[in-house]
Amino acid sequence: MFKRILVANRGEIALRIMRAARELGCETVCVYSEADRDGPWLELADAKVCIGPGPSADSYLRFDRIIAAAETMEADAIHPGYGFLAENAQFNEVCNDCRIRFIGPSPEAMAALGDKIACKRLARETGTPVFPGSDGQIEDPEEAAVIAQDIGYPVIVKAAFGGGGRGMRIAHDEQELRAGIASATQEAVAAFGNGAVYVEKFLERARHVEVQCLGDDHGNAIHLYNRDCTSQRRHQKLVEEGPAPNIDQDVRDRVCESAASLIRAARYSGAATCEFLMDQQQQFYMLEVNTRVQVEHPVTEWITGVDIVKASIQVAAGEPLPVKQEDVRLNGHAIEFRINAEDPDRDFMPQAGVVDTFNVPGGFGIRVDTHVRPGYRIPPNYDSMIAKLIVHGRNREEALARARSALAEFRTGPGATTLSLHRRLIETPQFQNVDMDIHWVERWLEKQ
Ligand code: MV4
Repeated sequence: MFKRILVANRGEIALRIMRAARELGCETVCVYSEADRDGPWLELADAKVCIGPGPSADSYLRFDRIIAAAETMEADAIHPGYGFLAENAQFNEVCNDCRIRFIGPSPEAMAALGDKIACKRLARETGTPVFPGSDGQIEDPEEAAVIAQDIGYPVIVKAAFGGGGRGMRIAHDEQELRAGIASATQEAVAAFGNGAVYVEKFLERARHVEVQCLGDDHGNAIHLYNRDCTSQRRHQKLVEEGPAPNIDQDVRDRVCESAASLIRAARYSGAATCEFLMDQQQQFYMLEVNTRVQVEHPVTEWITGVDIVKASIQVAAGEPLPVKQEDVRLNGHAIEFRINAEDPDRDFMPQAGVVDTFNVPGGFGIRVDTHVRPGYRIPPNYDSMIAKLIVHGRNREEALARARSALAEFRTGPGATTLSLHRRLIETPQFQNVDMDIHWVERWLEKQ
């Protein structure tokens, strides 16, 4: 096991990683920015190192300063958490070169799955369903027009190295396709330094279903069942739940097993999530693979009993997976609500500043992952998520009743948060009856 893990992140995930590290007997070092001087999570660290001013580009994204901190503090591993450097294959390689273990997949596996074209090709080879479309990168618009004619409009143009919805264009005819290829390519060059784009069939009314997977360096790869993350706004997830409700057991088994096969074929070590879109007939298609621990990992932890963050550390240290596929059992239902310091009644305006009220709910089946307490000042520099409320029940109905009670008990102020949105969202027939698609929250918010 590692002696000392450097946590290259902040907030609730920094706390989550340190708790898992301590349980494994590892010491922890936190790097932090000047804006996070008073971060309550730093109190749990055995040591802390300031790596620069507030803006991420000057601190949390600086390879050189993070590596220097790891070397000075003699950390033998770095956990990147999510966001920041978690999916950066270059940073991963720099860690390798400096003989510091990056807690995550090898740079090769990360790069192979991070390239959406390469990932889709591997999925096709392993029998994981993907959308029909171009076999690889679009070399000229004529070629794309022929493919689109063949699969039928609408189609979607996507950047191979895109993310967060950027470098994506929907086309309903050949004219839109040509314009979409040009603008998606431009946007991808500017944002990701690589203009490779591909084309596939566009699915209109879809649910977002994803499969949590774990792999190790001994050739083992398992799935930890699935989650539904359909309730989102502008590519920011709001609510996640697991197992994904209203999916036939045979479909669920197929989607989960195909995700595990893909991870196995990539010789993947660590936590990964395979994202799928699912249509109303429960046909599913792989979108992409996230090569990190995700925000919504607690949903899966609760329904499977597997500590995903601890497992990510164990496999990085060369240990085999802590569980075998046949020992993973589904238990009940869990729902996670992202509590963001944003005002849902004012176009989700960020609410930085001092928190005076922060009363978290508790009790049976309630988990709150947060770094916030009364008196904490939310800096304006980072992601607005200040807490996650996760509820568990024996079934979805019980989890929903528990969510209703816990959301009512949760008090924050003076800034607005997404708590009020969640209280309303769980009362909609769409959420209660799982009559959801990836745009339903946006349509619902417009009518409010
Ligand atoms: C799609 C799609 C429909 N059809 N691909 C959005 C970001 C990236 N992860 C992939 N995305 C989509 N790909 C096909 N062939 C619709 C989306 C999409 C979406 C997917 C998941 C969650 C939210 C979304 C919001 C808008 C569009």
